Amino acid sequence: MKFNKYFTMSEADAIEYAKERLVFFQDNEELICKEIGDGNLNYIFKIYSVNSEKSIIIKQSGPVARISDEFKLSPDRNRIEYEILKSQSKLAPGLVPEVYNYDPIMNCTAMEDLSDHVIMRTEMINHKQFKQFAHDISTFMVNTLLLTTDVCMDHKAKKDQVKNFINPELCEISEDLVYTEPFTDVNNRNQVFGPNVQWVKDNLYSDEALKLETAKLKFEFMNNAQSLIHGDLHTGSIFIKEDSTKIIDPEFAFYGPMGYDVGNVIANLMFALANAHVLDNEKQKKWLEETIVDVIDLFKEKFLKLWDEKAIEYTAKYKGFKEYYLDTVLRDTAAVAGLEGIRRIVGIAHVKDITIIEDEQKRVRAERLCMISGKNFIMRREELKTGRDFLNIMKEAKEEI
Ligand code: SR1
Ligand code: MG
Repeated sequence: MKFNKYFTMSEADAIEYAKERLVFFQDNEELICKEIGDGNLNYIFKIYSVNSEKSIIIKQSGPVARISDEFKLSPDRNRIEYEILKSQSKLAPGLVPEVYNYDPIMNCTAMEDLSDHVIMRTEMINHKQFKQFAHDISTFMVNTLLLTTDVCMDHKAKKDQVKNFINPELCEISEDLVYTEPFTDVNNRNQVFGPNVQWVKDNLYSDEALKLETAKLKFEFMNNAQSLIHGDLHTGSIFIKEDSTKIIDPEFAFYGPMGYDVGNVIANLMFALANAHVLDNEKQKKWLEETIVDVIDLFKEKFLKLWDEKAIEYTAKYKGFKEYYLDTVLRDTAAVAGLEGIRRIVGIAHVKDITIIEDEQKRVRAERLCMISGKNFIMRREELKTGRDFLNIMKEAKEEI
């Protein structure tokens, strides 16, 4: 009876839930639970057995965000996450956790415990390198993004998916926090690092040309139902180990521009690069620079190949169309790399790659590297065609800080 009406679970409740509602542990097993979530929105319970090697994750959505009660959010995001993970495991096998159960009353999903992996952002802060990352993330993005477009899907089936994954509240968060608030000093929830307050006023809030571009981009985000995007593909949404990458947390998913995902990956590699740059770790810098170039170039290569194999739309096969289409994706990628690059410095949701930098001057420089690159990514988005072009934006910014 206890789980027939929604409530936000404690660790003890989660153990009871696992015993009562999941077919996973044996009845006589002794279970331990730890709430391990450090994200902005949900509660993550890790439950493991004292008697066996077995463990499981239960992710529960509450009616408000963890980061602030001000964000009232439909727990339907848990359904979206469950359904997307199911779909992504078919499109990109091995690159997402296995999901076992979804409970629409308790708004929770039971899924594979990935404790042998580590959150990628943590590993970036520890200056760790992962040879397979560019390969895995480019495969994940090309498969999940291109295969859910009108290029590769029956158009009516795609429109059904657009309906099924309408996600207005989570989209509103991105519309506000990514596209609007970082560029205005009116009605924002920004949290700017003290020594950069004046720089932000002079270079972001007062830059009318930049603001105009962000308005255009916001309307593209709201109106381009291109493919089923992850919607929050930062390094905190990636579990990694040497030979495996798992993409988690697709609760922001909806039909939007695919450059949103690719741009998020690039921006979050940039945060790691800014960290390695000001903390002077040459080896880490080199790996990150190569990875940024590879993510873009492998994405392009795999995208064109998969297009040839899977495009079913008649007009998509016209000569020159796939190159035109890919160019628009790279343009959107650059723009979002810029928006994410700025909002994680100026907005309410910061990233640890930057906030853990203790030395004030070093943090100021890392933040400016991201913000200057961010502005150039947005303003010069039509020019960027290769991985090297993307990296050069960051290298140029380095000269200015
Ligand atoms: C209120 S949520 C703040 C941020 O956390 C999520 O991970 C998204 O990136 C969102 O913008
Ligand atoms: Mg998340």
